[in-house]
Amino acid sequence: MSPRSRGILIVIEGLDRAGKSTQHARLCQSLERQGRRVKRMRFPGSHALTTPIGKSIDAYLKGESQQEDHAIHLLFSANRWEAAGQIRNAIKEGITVVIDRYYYSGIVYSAAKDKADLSLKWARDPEIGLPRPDVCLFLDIAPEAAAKRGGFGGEKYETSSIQKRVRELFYKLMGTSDGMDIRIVDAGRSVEEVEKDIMERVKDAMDQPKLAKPLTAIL
Ligand code: 2DT
Ligand code: MG
Repeated sequence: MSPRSRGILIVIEGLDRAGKSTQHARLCQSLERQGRRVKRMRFPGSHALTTPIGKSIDAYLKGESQQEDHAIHLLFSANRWEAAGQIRNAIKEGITVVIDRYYYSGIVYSAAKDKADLSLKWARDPEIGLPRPDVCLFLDIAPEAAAKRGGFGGEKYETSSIQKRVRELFYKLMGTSDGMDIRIVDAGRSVEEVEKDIMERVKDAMDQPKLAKPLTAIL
């Protein structure tokens, strides 16, 4: 890798219990073993707890506070905007940024709330202008299979009905222009099989001509 080349923006997405955190850790380690500098991030961020917005999101997810559906949506988005500069700077310096959840979760989890009357389009608008991923790996798993993996925790969206709706909306989103950046990975297999698949897709992404150009923005 030439010292001048930029980093790659990689996102891992999926339902709860799809194995995102495990695969995130493994992918970061593999990239580091290849000699790349890697920045690990997640949304809602671990950095998030250090900001007032992040603290509000955390309290909301734990059920400790109530928020109007549109308002919490905008806070999740604001939490990404808080970190947008960090992402762009790292990429410019040649650091590969790997993020566990990004604006795709932002859109579909909010739109999955049936009482909120909140469309995918409305949910997407505040994301326009954020750094656009070079590739997003969508770890796909049936909600029933996900539920078998030790059951869901007590977090806000961890119920079978919401997970089912979230998956439907991920598929709907993949049918739009956002889908161009998304690669579906069957996450119902062993950790090693999924990891191998992810590495192959990341390698393909590294060959894209757009990596010779600066990072773009979500349009
Ligand atoms: P974890 O399961 O990764 O801890 O996420 N969420 C996430 C949203 O509703 N909007 C967002 O913008 C993001 C990034 C998905 C916690 C939950 O937060 C949801 C699950
Ligand atoms: Mg979760």
